[in-house]
Amino acid sequence: MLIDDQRFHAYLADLVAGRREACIHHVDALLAQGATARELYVDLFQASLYEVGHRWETGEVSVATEHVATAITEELLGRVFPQVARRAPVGHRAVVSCAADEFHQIGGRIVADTLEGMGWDVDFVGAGASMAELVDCVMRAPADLVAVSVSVDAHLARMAQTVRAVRAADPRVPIAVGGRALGHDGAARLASLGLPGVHHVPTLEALEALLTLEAFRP
Ligand code: B12
Repeated sequence: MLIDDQRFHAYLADLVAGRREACIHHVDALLAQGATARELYVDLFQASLYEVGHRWETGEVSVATEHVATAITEELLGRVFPQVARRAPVGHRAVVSCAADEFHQIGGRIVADTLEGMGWDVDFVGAGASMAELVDCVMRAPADLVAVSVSVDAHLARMAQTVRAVRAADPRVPIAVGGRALGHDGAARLASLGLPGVHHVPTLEALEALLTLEAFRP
């Protein structure tokens, strides 16, 4: 395992201290040693930001520290993406968006980059678009998947509205929702929000598994 405890904590210490160059160095070294994009996304970027979030919640680090760590991570995502082994285009289009009012966009960006790596054509809407703008983007060309990310518990109702707006515009497009707000019983939460038929996809592995299901194939 390339990203062992020691490597992770060395990276985390640099991230929390805002040492951008050192973080770039960790990532370049890991890429040179053969780390996959998935390992970097989940075992380094996701795990370190969850820890930063935990420290922010307990008052150990400031909002400024968390913002700097986020900015460094977004830069690193741009550095990793060109290294992602890309499959030949598969002729499918996905739109990836945050739920309405949701500003957390790193998870969605990782999903978008992962789909691109799988040969999909992806429009990453990210955060800040209105539901009408998202729907416009979905309808611009035939879509085979709409992926929605939701991080904050209080945004679940807005996520449901976002999904309903997409569903009203395109009754057929498969919709996948992920993000930490759904927790581990996401399917039950989606059902309780009145969103039957919407896929809860908690991880990148689950996304790949969903897309390879015979029943799903666009
Ligand atoms: C960075 C950050 C921010 C940044 C986000 C900047 C940006 N450009 O994204 C900013 C400063 C904007 C922010 C704001 C806020 N934040 Co904040 N933030 C975080 C932090 C530290 C990291 C988020 C992140 O990038 N994680 C890393 C990514 C990679 O993980 P991920 O999103 O889970 O995504 C992975 C999977 O879930 C999955 N996935 C995600 N989406 C999808 C979608 C699909 C379709 C699929 C298949 C998979 C998938 O794939 C990803 C890769 O594996 C988290 C801590 C945490 N635990 O996440 C808090 C956290 C999410 N924030 C929190 C809070 C409270 C807020 C604020 C309300 C704070 C405030 N008082 O203003 C605001 C809300 C703003 C808003 N309107 O959304 C809380 C939420 C608590 C809760 N119970 O709801 C957290 C958990 C911090 C904490 N420990 O309390 N935040």
